[in-house]
Amino acid sequence: NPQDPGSPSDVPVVDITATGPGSTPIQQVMDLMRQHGPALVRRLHGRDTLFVSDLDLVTELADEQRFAKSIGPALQNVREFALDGLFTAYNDEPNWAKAHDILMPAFALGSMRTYHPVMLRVARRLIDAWDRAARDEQPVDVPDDMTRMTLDTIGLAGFGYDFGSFERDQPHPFVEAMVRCLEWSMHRLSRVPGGDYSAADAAFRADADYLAQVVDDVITARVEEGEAEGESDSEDLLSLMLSATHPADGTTLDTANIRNQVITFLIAGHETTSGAMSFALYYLAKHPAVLQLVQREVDALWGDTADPDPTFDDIGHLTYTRQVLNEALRLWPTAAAFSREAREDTLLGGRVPLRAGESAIVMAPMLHRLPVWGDNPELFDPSRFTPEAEAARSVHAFKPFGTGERACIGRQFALHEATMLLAMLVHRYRLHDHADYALTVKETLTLKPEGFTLTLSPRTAAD
Ligand code: MNH
Repeated sequence: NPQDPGSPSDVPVVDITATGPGSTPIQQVMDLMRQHGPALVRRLHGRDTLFVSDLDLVTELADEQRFAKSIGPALQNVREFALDGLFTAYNDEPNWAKAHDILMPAFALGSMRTYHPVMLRVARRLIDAWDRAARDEQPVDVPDDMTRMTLDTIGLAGFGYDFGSFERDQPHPFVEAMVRCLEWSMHRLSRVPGGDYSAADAAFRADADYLAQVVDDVITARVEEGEAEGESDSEDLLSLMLSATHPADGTTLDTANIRNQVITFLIAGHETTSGAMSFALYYLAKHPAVLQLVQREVDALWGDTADPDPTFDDIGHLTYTRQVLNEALRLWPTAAAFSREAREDTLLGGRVPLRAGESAIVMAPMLHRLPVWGDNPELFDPSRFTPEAEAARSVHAFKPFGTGERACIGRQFALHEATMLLAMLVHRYRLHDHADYALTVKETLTLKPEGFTLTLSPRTAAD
């Protein structure tokens, strides 16, 4: 066992029991790695977790013959409310392959054509809100508004359900319940043995039941609508799940599983994307030269049209804007860690023994700061993602979307949505870092720049 002192492994063991993981466990492991190197065992109340970020180790962990996704303690907690949805299903659970096969086509790049009009509609809600803020000279709360936008987008594009987030001062209650569920999942990892957590668990249960109830309403509304109209004309994830049959056995997904998938998509489909857009805007606000290059790119497409009408194909041409997003995801991959388990007893990287079923957690933020990224990895520099630079670098050096067959199914969805919105925003506004914002990263399993606000003014032809 690599975690036993005196094992053949030379991986340092760091006991954090005295402090616990705190409220920013990802950043704590980042700091530990800065002190102890890119592979370490974190010990908490005698429970050991192996974290790695070395390129050779991550490259091996990506080998599907030797390793597979692991549902580690964090995802086991998320599983308490997402059950056998795609994200938290066990590899050998039949509903994983079934849902994966049914839903994959809906997430291919070409399918984004279908979602494009809805994404644009929601982007315009955000722009309306930001126009009002600009006129009133009020700051906007960037992560809050990005979350409004991504929740409404996945709700409408996936399930024909309108969360109406921009008509609310506070986040939709679904979001608040969901964030508390994610926080419960994270804090449950720092529990002290023998502690009494019954109040937290009861509150979690109530939130999880509420999530399920909202989702059941969404599904019921759709089923009734379909019955009323004979045939539903919507073409979204929900109609696909209600109707598509699995090629292998001709069955559809069962109702309980559809509920779990909807919860999963509402969670996975919006927290991470909103964080990614927030970090991208943070870096743009801090790097005027980069912002100018993005503006040059969007101006080449849309000129000084006051209200451009971005087409699906436009988004594919926004290559520099996409590089900016990638670079933001390099520094702050908003789903920062993923877990891999050994299929058989093995020696990882020739130095870390793992028994079958034992796992290693890949820490993407540190992988993304290795020397392969040059000697100034903390510097925000989108030119790291030119096609030439990408071709010269191992594909395993950049893992914001996980790896292998359990990698993010929503990647194209997220990138299309985020690229379009960023482009529209920099085309329309000058961004003012009015508060001289100092980055603090909030962790709720996912990462966000906490308390990041901007003020805005309209761009004129001259700037
Ligand atoms: Mn997403 C899996 C990151 C956007 C739906 N996602 C993953 C994983 C990472 C990830 C990392 C793999 C986790 C693991 O190995 O345990 N996801 C992201 C990031 C963004 C993102 C950084 C945005 C930026 N994800 C989205 C969107 C959706 C989505 C948008 C849906 C519309 N993600 C998923 C689902 C899975 C997943 C579903 C699980 C896939 C599977 O295991 O089959």
